[in-house]
Amino acid sequence: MQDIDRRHFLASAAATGTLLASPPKLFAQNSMTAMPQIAVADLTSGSNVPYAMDLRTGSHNFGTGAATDTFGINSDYLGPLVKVRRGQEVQFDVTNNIGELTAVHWHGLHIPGDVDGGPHQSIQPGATWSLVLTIDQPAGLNWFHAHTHGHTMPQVYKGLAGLLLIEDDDSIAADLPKTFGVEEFAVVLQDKHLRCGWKSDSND
Ligand SMILES: [Cu+2]
Repeated sequence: MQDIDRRHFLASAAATGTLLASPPKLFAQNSMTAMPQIAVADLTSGSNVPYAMDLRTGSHNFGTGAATDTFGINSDYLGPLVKVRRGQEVQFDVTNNIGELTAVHWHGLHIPGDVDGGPHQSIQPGATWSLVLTIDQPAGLNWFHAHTHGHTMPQVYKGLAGLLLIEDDDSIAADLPKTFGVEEFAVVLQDKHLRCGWKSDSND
């Protein structure tokens, strides 16, 4: 398989999320391949049912014409944009179906260490980590990602990452365009260097 160097990283369009049921299609410049779209999980109305996050294996064509092994969260590659509101308690069931040890860290959230999801909170293959996050910070875009001891980089590169958007009274009241996929977009960019034979356990 041909290498893709950094010059082509934007053109090769590793990943992008456009956030609407039928957003305009974005295309990778070199291949005219439609970029993948990530789903929106709007949890702002609240629920007694935990939001299930299925960490799983998948494959994706990054413009090389070949299928590359990936990880995803409720998806072949990457995870959803999870939308929450300040003051909410949000329940998650995070299930590890990637066949290797992992952990999921909530990047940017002001939360206690026992739900932070660092390497001290590994999720064994086949296991489910159930937790409740209390959202108590201003509006902003945060994210979640694998934070596995010794394997964070390969697992995030392969797709274990998603977005967490916090809304609050101010952001909701703000006179700003906010219709996802029409006036507001979230884009995930990943730098890719694709080679034959690369394995997720080569943590370099
Ligand atoms: Cu982080």
